[in-house]
Amino acid sequence: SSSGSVVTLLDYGAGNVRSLRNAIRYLGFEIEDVQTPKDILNAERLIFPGVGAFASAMDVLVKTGMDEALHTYIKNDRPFLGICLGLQLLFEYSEENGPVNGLGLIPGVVGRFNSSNGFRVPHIGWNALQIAKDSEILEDVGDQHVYFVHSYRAMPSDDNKEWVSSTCNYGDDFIASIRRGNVHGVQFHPEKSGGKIFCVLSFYLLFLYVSDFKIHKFLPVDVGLSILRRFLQPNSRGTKNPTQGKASKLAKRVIACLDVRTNDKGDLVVTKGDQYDVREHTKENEVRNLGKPVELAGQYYKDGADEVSFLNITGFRDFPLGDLPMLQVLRHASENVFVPLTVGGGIRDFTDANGRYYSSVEVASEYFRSGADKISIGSDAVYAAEEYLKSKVKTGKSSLEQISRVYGNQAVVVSIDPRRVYLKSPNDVEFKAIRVTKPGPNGEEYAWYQCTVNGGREDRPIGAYELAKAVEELGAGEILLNCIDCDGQGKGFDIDLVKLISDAVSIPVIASSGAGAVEHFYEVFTKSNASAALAAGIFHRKEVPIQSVKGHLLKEGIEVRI
Ligand code: 1PR
Repeated sequence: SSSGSVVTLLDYGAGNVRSLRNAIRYLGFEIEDVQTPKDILNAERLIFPGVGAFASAMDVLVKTGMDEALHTYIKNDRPFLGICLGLQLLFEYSEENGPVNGLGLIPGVVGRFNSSNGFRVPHIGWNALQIAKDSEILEDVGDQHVYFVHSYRAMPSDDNKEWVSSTCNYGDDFIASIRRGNVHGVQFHPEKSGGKIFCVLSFYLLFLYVSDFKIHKFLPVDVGLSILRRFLQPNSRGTKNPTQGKASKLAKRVIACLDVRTNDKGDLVVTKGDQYDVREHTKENEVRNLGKPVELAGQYYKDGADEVSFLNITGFRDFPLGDLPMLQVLRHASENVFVPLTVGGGIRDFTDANGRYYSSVEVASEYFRSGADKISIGSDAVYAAEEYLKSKVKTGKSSLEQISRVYGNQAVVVSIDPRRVYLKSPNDVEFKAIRVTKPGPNGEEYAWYQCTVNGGREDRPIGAYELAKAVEELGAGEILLNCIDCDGQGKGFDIDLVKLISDAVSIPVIASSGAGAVEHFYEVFTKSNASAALAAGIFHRKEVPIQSVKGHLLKEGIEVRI
């Protein structure tokens, strides 16, 4: 039965394809990698997961002659699935660093989202599909959300309507998937669109199982995985998932965060601080241990987390590529977690003890290869922003600029660790100050939010507001906004701060620090323009499960992925 269980993958090595590989293997398929154009022509089923930028992907295809092979393969109506950029490349051309010619198989242009009307770019998160025609592979999706992450998209028109199988609305209606015969393409990421569907095993699957075909798991199959499964096994059947919520627009995301570090015994543990202090207040003063990173990530995925973040909180000290356990954590986590993974801590240039220099892109690449979808930069982004504000020149040399140029800004998060500094008057500092909702200890009515580096250990001469605007210009795709004062306090997010920053930039902002109850998530989503809310302590201590947060938001009429 081997011939039916092999899928050919066109991976030109520009980003995280590990999760797709894991998803394919999870479904019991073997992967053969395309080495030459001939492998494309000989494929039985071909998956093309485009990652990175349009121009560089097209370059590789043209240089290797794979553009022609793809053209022939698709013209001959051979089974094909293009994902994200793998769909975009089928169009005539893209405006990304262009115009740059695509494969020209589908009429239309790939253009940038328009962020002027309040829609943040990149479009990141879980959105709804409007099915336009029988797409076959989307049969099990029903009313559920799927995961998008992109700044460019193609639009439906009279010229391409025979291709369009679904659209999604984000400011405009754009093409979410195409299908013609055996040729499929999706703008979203099936391998990241987790969520449970209880599938009924068809006789076909059973037959394959009996004939010693490897099927990793029988029971719950994820929404996203169901799409892959339908492509890989066109005869397979699933059941429509009975959902509570009906997806209609971009959902607010709930993110579980794991602060990771090595404890005094040398084990990598999930820890959690109070205002960034992660040590127990006992005689031993040990690092708080709240569990094992891979296990907890798996648990949070099952509980419905929309993303999982790992922050290597001593990354500023240790060299991350020397920190193999963290890479191991990612590799293992990405085998079972089919929602996006972010990793942060220590992402910067580095020269190790032997004098070997690693560029920040090399460091990031290692994380992407190990299963990260996004990397998060803390301290190094502060230095880059300070430099940029001083010189007003984009040198292109910072880790932030370099990584976002190679991997796209949707893959680069900047993590901000600000501390509130109260003021009598907003004119007392040269940085943006705001009137605070709750006055300070001496009746101060104003505050500014001072950025820190090295896990809050060092204050810097820049505010969160200035930093956020600068890093947006330098190529950040998203902001993870912590607040040292609120961290671990369980008293709610710093709404003043989240409002300030989410109104200042047009990239998505993740509110973090201080969640203590389900109501706090409702509050931050209704009182600020945060796109996502992140929490740690309440999930680790099992005080508030992720399901309760989602349930509460749903009940209050906030769009979430269920
Ligand atoms: O500077 O690039 O090496 O990155 C270091 C990263 O590690 C940054 O993202 C920084 O925020 C993080 N970090 C450094 N030290 C600490 C610490 O706690 N001592 N953790 C730390 C940041 C904040 C959140 C936390 C939320 C929610 N922790 O990650 O999870 O505050 O917590 P809560 O829900 O329990 O309130 P670089």
